[in-house]
Amino acid sequence: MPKTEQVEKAFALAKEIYAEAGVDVEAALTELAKIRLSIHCWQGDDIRGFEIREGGVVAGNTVTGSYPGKATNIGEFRADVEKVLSLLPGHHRLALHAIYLDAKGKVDRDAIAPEHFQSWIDWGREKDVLLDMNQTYFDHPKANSGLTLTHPDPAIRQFWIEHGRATRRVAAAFGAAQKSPSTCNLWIQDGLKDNPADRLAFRQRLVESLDATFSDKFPANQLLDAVEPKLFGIGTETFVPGSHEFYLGYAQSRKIMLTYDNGHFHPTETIADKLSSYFLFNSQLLLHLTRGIRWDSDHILLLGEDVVDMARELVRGGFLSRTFFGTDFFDASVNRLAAWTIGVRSAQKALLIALLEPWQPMRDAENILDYTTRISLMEEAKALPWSAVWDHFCLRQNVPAGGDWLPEVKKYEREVLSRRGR
Ligand code: RNT
Ligand code: ZN
Repeated sequence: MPKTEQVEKAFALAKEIYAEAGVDVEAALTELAKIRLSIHCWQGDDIRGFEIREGGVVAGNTVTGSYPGKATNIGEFRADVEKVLSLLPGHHRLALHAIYLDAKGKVDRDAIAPEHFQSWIDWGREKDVLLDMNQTYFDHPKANSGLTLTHPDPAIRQFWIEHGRATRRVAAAFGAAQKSPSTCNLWIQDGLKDNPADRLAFRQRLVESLDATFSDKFPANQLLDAVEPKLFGIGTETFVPGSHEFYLGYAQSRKIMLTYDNGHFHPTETIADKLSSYFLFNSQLLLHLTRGIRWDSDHILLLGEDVVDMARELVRGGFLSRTFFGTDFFDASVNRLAAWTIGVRSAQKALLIALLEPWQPMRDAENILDYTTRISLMEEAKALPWSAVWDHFCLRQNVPAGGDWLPEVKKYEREVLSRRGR
């Protein structure tokens, strides 16, 4: 039987099964098609970017692997992103970092401006990709101490404040050009390996630096700021000033977004549990979907209960329209386009599973304290034929179903990546 026919047959049956469970498959697919995921640019080149950089810089993120064929100029990079987009159902966003600028000469971080991102704006318009932004507070001589916005030296802090402001101007320019807000996510690597003597001072400096960074006001239809907390990092095992409590308080009091990166918490802590609390007191949220292995290792996102649980909470709570879904992982040990494709498609699958969940009977059981029925329904729901719906969705969106994207990536590797000679 031809593949398309197989997919359509399975879909027809799946639709029937879901209808019997009280689920409207078409409504779920309409919702899924609306979700633009913000694909993180940095999987494409191991967070290198296009900045002209001098030596002697301490790397701020750990990327392991040396898979050949990495993009080293903006043309190659965009070609790779376009290839990945052709393998993903739906329309998406691209999250850039400040170091992905397209400038003629050396431009320091405090001097970046919308003109250095004009070619990205043009590209986004041409490809129907909405752009998001991130400040880059790492991989720079002024960040070699591991401290930026919390550095005791006011001159260092000021440099990074200016970088934050400059990046926000770029993001606002994205928003104005694309007639849809750009998110601008702020994450700093700041922290200490060992016990601080004055925790409070670090956090006071961070508040001041952030307030200065966010002092320029932009309309909400251009720019949406977000701050990303972290429990710990390599070299910052003991203390991170920008902890969850810090940024939750900051975001809430300044009415900006928080970014939940599911790799940034204690391994037994679940983001799924936090979402309903967050949305009771805050209006919008940015997500960084990743997979941590023992630590914030940024492994390629795979379809797992943790991510599905997050999606379930967002669907059940009606929070989808208030959430920006971003991915955040980097693996240089496999084909980088495959890494991107697997991760983003997994996020979409998690959302689909959640959208297809027969939730009402679970809630009804809970309301009469029949937890036996609730747990049984939840477990059985996992086996519903969502994959038949996924394959159909892919074909409807003119992208490969199932694993058919892999031969395309392999072909691209043979014809394009292997000729890059790296
Ligand atoms: C780091 C944060 C942050 C980065 C990117 C590159 O722990 O997750 O989001 O991954 O800014
Ligand atoms: Zn992140």
